[in-house]
Amino acid sequence: MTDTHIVTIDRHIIDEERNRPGASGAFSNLLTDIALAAKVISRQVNMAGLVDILGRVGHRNVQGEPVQKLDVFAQDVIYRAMDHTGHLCCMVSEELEDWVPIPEKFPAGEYILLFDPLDGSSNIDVNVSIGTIFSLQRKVTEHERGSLEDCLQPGRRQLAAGYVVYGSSTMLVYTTGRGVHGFTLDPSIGEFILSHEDIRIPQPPSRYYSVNEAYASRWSPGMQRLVEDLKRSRGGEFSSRYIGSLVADFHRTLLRGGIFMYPGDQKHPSGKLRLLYEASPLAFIAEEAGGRASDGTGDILDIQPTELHQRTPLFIGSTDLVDRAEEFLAND
Ligand code: AHM
Ligand code: MG
Repeated sequence: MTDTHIVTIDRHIIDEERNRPGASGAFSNLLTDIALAAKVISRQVNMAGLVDILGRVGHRNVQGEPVQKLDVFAQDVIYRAMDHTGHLCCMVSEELEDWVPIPEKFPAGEYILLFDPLDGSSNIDVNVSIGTIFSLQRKVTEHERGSLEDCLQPGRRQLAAGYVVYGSSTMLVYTTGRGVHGFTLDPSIGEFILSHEDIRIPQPPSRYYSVNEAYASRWSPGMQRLVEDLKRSRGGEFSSRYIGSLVADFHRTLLRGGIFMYPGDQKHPSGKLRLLYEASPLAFIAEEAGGRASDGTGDILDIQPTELHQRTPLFIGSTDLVDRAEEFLAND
């Protein structure tokens, strides 16, 4: 007999709440609802390869229902899992132009959910891992159903953040500021089971750097020197990995160490990734796991957002490498 315990995500969330003085239960319910939405999205992502058989986007499936694009489907599932719970006042999503207050027909709560329902969705067709990213903030204004100000809070104030990677297995990784924990979905019983307790980003020697090098000619001199330096480091000990799917690239960085970079360049000075629902939640997770995240000049978590869909350069991973990136970029 092994003495390893089987811990579901629901059990883990409840145990976490028990250790939190003054907790109301709302927060646990929110995380549980996100996990539920993740299971529904996971099921659909796994069916993506059957799209030709089951029906194409814009057509009707065998049940006669219209077939949605997967990112629209994911947006819809998360919204419908969360809108009526009474715990949120508003939501922000990559898929929606504006922030959305919870409809009047439902009670409003104290929290704001910010999310990217299906990041990297251009990778679906080729069976490459994609992901969902989420962040929870607490309302800071008197507005019952939130306001822009409630949505534009620095990442340092996040109460929880997490992601789901739909890969060779589906994993949900989250933090509430008490360590980073990973759960693997057992599809046969429909449960996320604790598989990676208290994840720590490996510190030196980390072997991987991850960046889209095809853009090198558009990089700043500091950025070009940084990558040249990584290539020469420790006698060529580094290896490069780039999936082009943020959640998957981050997940590897979290478990194996190294650095993921999406810098600004001549064409896109702030890079491509969004601060509120991509960089910030992952930065919170990285710091909780003993790593760092920077925009090249300072901590991602200290940036005061000014726009919902604001972009930011991102350097995230093992602390020594993020520090090194900042040193090179400081000379630009
Ligand atoms: P998306 O929000 O349109 O899906 O784009 C985000 C994705 C990230 O997952 C990934 O890190 C990045 O785009 C890759 O971009 P690029 O192809 O420029 O390297
Ligand atoms: Mg995205």
